[in-house]
Amino acid sequence: MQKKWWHGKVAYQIYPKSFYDTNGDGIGDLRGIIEKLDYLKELGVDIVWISPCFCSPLADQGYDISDYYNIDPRFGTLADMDELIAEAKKRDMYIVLDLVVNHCSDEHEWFQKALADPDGPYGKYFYIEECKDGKLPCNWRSYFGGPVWEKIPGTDKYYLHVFHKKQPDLNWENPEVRHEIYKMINWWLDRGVAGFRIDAIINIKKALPFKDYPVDREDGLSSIHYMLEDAQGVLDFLHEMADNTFKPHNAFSVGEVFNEKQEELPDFIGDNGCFSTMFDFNETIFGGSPKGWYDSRLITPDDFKHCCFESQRKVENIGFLSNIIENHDEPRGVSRYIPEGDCCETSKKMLGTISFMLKGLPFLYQGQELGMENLTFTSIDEVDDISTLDEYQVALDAGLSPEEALKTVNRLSRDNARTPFQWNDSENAGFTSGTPWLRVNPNYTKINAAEQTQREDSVLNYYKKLTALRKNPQYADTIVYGDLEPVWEDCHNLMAFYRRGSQQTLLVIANYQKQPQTVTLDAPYKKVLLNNLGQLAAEGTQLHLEGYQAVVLEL
Ligand code: TEU
Ligand code: CA
Repeated sequence: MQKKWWHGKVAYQIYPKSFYDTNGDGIGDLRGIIEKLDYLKELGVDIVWISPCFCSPLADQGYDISDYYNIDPRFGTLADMDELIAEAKKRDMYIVLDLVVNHCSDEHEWFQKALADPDGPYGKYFYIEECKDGKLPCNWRSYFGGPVWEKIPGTDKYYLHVFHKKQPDLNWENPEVRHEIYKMINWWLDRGVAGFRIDAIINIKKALPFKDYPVDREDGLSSIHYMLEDAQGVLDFLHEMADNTFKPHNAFSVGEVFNEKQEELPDFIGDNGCFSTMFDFNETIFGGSPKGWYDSRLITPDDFKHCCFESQRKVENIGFLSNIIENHDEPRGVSRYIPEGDCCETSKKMLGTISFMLKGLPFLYQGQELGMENLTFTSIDEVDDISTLDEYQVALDAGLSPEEALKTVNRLSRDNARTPFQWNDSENAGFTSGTPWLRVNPNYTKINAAEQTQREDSVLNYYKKLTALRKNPQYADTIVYGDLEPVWEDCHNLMAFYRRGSQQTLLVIANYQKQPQTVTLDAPYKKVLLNNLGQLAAEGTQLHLEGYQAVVLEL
């Protein structure tokens, strides 16, 4: 495997709207990120992925861009971004932006020109179709509910949007669109950005001509995933994009990829792949139910274990994964993967140990380092997220009561991860001096960065030990490049794996339950490198692990 500049680094995702507000408008901003760079440096962060902060009406919280070449005034200015890039560089840190090019905002000038003249050149930047025999061109369901077609006022034409109607899909079949996108990417790379996280990119290739797929719900529509199974050739676009942008700049790129086919993985993340790495959204965890969130089941410790190992096996000897337990689209990892009632600092550190010791690039999502948890919304009126609001309606349509529907969407709502960062125990958790755009989790008085910074055994200080271990010259090569080999896989609620390097072998063991477990090693271990609890009880090769105890051993 070719060595790359980002191997061995630690990455961190910032959701700018909820990170740190410096001007009291209740919205996080770029100056807030600049002010917190030293906090991130001390945590051991190298690469910082910032969710979109470009001009946007914020219909999908910035994933609907109306000007790719400018910063939305609510987040700051281009000068702020230039300063952020420069300040990061001074600290040997790298800024990665979010590349949202499956669609733009309906307020982007390209789409405004298309609306004015659907048959003109800008109409071809999008998918604009007419009904046939009074039927929409196809029966696909948007990710946010309802048909993917929206009528253009004053015409009998419709435009395609696989996400929200304020996010018209860009027509990647049009080479002019592709070259506009590559020009924009190079503009940012020339400005000093180190790379991109690539948003929803699997959607850019549609199965054409438009046709219906099997109806899978009462709404008479069909999940977009059937079409994606059918679409061929997305990699042609992705290789063209990488060859014209990322590769000439030696830029970092991490794809938000799902529905990929196993045989395509070398083309995605192999030595000559289009991306440096990718997140893997394992079907068991992220697939949910075709009926909707209300019908999706709880994840068990063994689910988590099998999904991690399945993802690792998928990319073995091909390339690197980027490993997460949460992001801005998912509930908080500790609230999702730790059994109800067992969410405590020990179990939070256990989860972090597993994620950080897997093979691949570890991504922290803002607040994960504190063990931030889901926020229980008491009313649907508190919810901002368009995806959650849609799933709430799906649950009601399926016959759930408003209370049951709210309970089920609470568990999976994207807003769980979008509540303001909890800096300290002052009002609004020190996030803003104004009114926060989304409610602060009331547990901020107990879970906040200030308190954990000065407490040696905090989750925050444990993550600092994790990042330090990954960069320790004695172990870095094994942790970054060592083969991952699951062990005791059939042991219930126990997750363990070797990391076999050329010079040494490490063993990661997590007792993923409240009850103690004992494991038997082939030989006594040499050294305990990490331990999320006080002592490790051992008699020769017998290790006695307390509830949620996780250890990293040198064998
Ligand atoms: O997500 C793509 C995606 O598949 C998820 O949006 C998923 O369908 C959704 O979260 C279900 O709740 C990316 C971004 O991460 C997400 O925030 C955007 O909403 C979406 O693309 C559109 O840009
Ligand atoms: Ca602000």
